[in-house]
Amino acid sequence: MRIFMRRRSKLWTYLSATAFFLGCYFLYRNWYDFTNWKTEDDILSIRKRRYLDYQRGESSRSGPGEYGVPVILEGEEKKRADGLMAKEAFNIVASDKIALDRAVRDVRDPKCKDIKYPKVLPKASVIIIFHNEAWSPLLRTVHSVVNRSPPEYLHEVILLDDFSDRPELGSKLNAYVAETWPEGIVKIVRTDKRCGLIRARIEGAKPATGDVLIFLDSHCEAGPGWIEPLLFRIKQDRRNVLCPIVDAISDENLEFSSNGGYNVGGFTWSLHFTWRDVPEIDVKNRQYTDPVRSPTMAGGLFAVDREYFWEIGSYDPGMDVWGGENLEISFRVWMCGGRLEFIPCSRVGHIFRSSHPYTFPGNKDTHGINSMRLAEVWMDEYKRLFYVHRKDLLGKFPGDLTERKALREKLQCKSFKWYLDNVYPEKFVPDENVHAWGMVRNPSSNLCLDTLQRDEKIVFEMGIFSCQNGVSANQVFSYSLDGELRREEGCLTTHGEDGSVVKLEQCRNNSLQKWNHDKESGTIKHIESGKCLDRSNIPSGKSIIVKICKNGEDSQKWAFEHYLD
Ligand code: UD2
Ligand code: MN
Repeated sequence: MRIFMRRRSKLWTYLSATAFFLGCYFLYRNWYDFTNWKTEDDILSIRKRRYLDYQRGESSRSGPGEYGVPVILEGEEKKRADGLMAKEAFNIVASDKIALDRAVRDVRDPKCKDIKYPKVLPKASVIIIFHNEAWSPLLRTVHSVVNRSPPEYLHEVILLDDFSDRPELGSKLNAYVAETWPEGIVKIVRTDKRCGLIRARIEGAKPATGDVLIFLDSHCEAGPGWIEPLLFRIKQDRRNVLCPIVDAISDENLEFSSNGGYNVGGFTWSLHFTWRDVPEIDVKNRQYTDPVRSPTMAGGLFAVDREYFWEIGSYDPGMDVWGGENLEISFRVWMCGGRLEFIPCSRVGHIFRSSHPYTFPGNKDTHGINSMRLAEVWMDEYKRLFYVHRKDLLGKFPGDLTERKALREKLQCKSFKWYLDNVYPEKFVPDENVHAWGMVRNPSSNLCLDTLQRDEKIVFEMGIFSCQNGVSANQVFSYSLDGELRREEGCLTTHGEDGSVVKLEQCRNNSLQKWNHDKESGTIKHIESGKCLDRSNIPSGKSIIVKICKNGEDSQKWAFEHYLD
């Protein structure tokens, strides 16, 4: 018995000694963590201190580009910048001279500063996706977000690297982030193949755990007070999807402008995004600071409730590289019960670049195919108007659409006609509610009105060209119920001097743009001046004119391709 007891106490000594040594080893290995251990509250207070320090220092900064002023380069530097313009698509030399955490002017309307938001707001995961973004604009985006978002509302920043191969975006970026934000608020996630921006956003959203997702391009600067109004509007209704006003940061000199005007989004039937004036009806009875509804978003900058984002089908993962997803999510949000708004008190700068500083693998027309996918899933019979511009895509295979169509079914989304009637009633539909549309042919010469492929965003002289029998979008015109002879946005305009050329100008519903077409005689008469559209001896490829009307003259006869009445 005693022997047994002695053995047992020996065992005890042996076990406690082992435990002691294990304990010491454990302490030794984790000493750093023990001594630096912090509660969430500790971390928040460190972040708050840093946030307040930044705010305090913001009014006394000096250096190039501070407060958003332009950086003007000269001599060698300018030469170097010009040389790099083709590769980077913006002035990287100027950008590199500016502090990564520069101050910007507060360009908000003064009334925005008086708005008091509730103390408790949903927390945001800000997702910044990038593929081979230059170092300084990328980090300036992150600094602006961290420095201008009160820490209690910023849950995390997720940097989603879409398989970049610029060397500095690897371990150097990891080290910079770890050193600058040691508490781990900024996280880096990398894809293992090039995803394109649409799938990259999905990948960035997957690990996010904040209440709200805010997506940003990787060359943005968040302005003062940018985040509260977005979060507040989502708190009011989780189905609100919200865009800040986007101010241009100059690609030439990095000036942070305040030109993020009071606009909303539209689209063209070729499925490009356009900016448009806020319609009259939405201007009335509202304060400047109120949210303003918008038919579409530009794409890069928006806030959405995290769960709602997944509920309404995040993005179409069948879309490649760039383009189309902005209209897809816009139509989908509205048609499936949500609401899209611009928030005038939230301002974010963005460098608008005139080309893409990255490759399109396989040189694919991703905007075309992506747009085809969205037209096929969301636009019902109105997809015909997309194909007027993209005849080349007719019959092409856009990839499998089964899941996206099933999504629309599952969510019981409304029709595209409902969207046009209720969300975007100002949108001109070229072949509906018009007297006539299609080619406008002068039968004796077989010449047709033709834009001659000129840029329709600027005023130009309207031409004529041999008729293309319905295959050219440049020859599609409408004779509207308001008496305009028009394209999607532009109207045939003249002061009516005898022999003067007719121009295509932005439709303004004024008397210079009103015409009367008589189907029987074929004349197209400018009502105010009484002159007639006349092709005279004008050859194909030149501009069309108006002349004194001569009854029955062949050069003044015109026939539309389709008449609706
Ligand atoms: C606009 C949008 C953009 C997107 C696009 C349509 C704004 C301000 N920008 O074009 O967000 O909606 O229209 O598709 O509304 N990127 C990747 N992987 C790629 C390609 C790009 O991660 O394969 C990143 C890129 O680094 C950038 C973002 O996607 O951060 C948007 O690309 P962009 O800046 O070239 O697009 P942008 O502003 O011309
Ligand atoms: Mn961009």
